[in-house]
Amino acid sequence: MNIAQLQRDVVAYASDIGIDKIGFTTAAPFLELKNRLKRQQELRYQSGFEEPDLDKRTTPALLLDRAESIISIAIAYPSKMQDAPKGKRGERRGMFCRASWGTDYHTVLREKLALLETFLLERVPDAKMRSMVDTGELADRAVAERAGIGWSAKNCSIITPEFGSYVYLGEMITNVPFAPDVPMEDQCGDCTLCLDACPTGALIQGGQLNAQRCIAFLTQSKQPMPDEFRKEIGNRVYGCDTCQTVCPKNKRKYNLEQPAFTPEPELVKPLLQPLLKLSNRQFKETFGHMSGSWRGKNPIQRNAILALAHFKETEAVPELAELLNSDPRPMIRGTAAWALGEIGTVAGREALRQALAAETDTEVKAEIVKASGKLDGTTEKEVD
Ligand code: B12
Ligand code: SF4
Ligand code: SF4
Repeated sequence: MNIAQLQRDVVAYASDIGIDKIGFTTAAPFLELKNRLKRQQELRYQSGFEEPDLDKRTTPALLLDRAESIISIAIAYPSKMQDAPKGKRGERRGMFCRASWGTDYHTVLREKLALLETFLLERVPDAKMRSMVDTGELADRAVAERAGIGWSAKNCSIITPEFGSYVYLGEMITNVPFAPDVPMEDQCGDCTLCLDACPTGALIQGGQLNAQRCIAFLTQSKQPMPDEFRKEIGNRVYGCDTCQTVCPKNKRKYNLEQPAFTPEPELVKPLLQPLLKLSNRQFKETFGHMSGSWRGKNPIQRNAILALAHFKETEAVPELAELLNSDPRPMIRGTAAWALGEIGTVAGREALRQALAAETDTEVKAEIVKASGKLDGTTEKEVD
């Protein structure tokens, strides 16, 4: 078998099937990463979504017998939406991050990797392969960095010169000994725009994130939103793009080529009030094909309430009062109480007063008391 020719054929085939960038690295352990991950664990900076076994995360040979090399792939996703609807009073809208636009990227990248596996198997019948995207053990960024896909930037993303940081990553470990590519030089230089722009100070220093402070994580958490972050969420209902949109390396990187990721404007910028009423089934039917739906409707609905408070949307007060009085989920009642306190109408104050008498959950009660305290002594004139 001529490996160099096979490698060229793999590269050409990858391009034919819509893989935007491909790189190769060895299956050697990721030693520096292991120390890094250990440190992040000790500092409690991880999100909890990461694979906890650090040996598996950093030793490809533990994931595939006789692993020799790793193929890293990147597929670009759009940063710009055509015909984005504009929100207005009475019709406020939330925002799904770009990584949730179009079809779930896990599906798209897994399909491409499966095609690559078939291609390889046809040429090397005893090839062994194991592919993964996001949910696998390996750190996709560390693989991509070592395979020369892009550099590991201060906003933590892998940035490619061609598509900016708007690329999804995936990889295939194999026993075929492909020749490794050369990692790319860091191109952030003295720039610190992402660190300065992060709304919650989650970027501790270039390349180091405290995920517990990151809005991308907070919007996915199933817990009540900690007080200190509630006003920073803005209208983000899933994920956060701020440290990417401010990045000069992303300028004019629109990446409109992949049809699977073309956003449906009404879904990625959804009206907030209708979101609050969705049943589980309706949520799944409407948003189930998007990657942003993986945590279910509860976090999204909580975030929609925070967004209505962000807009001080008085039109939403009756609906928030209804949630406060009758929603079975304490997180939703507690968030609605907070939002009513922020929006601050007389009707909201009355709803809080009534809810306090009926509420049995201690934490929700505390939210109601706090929100009522904010509105004490307000009159129609002051609050409307
Ligand atoms: C957990 C997770 C999260 C968590 C934590 C993110 C984080 N930065 O750690 C949360 C929920 C916050 C998150 C958010 C996002 N995520 Co995420 N996430 C993951 C996941 C599952 C694991 C990441 C992980 O292991 N983090 C631990 C840290 C320590 O490692 P890392 O950043 O992955 O790797 C780098 C560092 O370790 C660094 N490093 C290593 N050693 C050292 C030493 C020093 C001194 C320094 C400075 C750095 C350094 O180099 C590595 C390579 O760049 C990966 C998929 C996967 N299996 O890898 C996707 C992944 C990283 N996410 C992705 C995306 C798109 C996002 C968001 C942009 C989504 C959004 N718009 O909301 C944000 C970006 C937030 C950010 N600034 O990082 C993509 C990244 C694509 C890219 N171009 O980089 C991935 C690869 C998914 C995919 N397959 O495409 N994510
Ligand atoms: S995704 Fe948002 S919150 Fe997280 S580091 Fe980037 S700017 Fe900060
Ligand atoms: S904003 Fe500046 S520092 Fe941050 S990732 Fe982009 S180039 Fe690097």
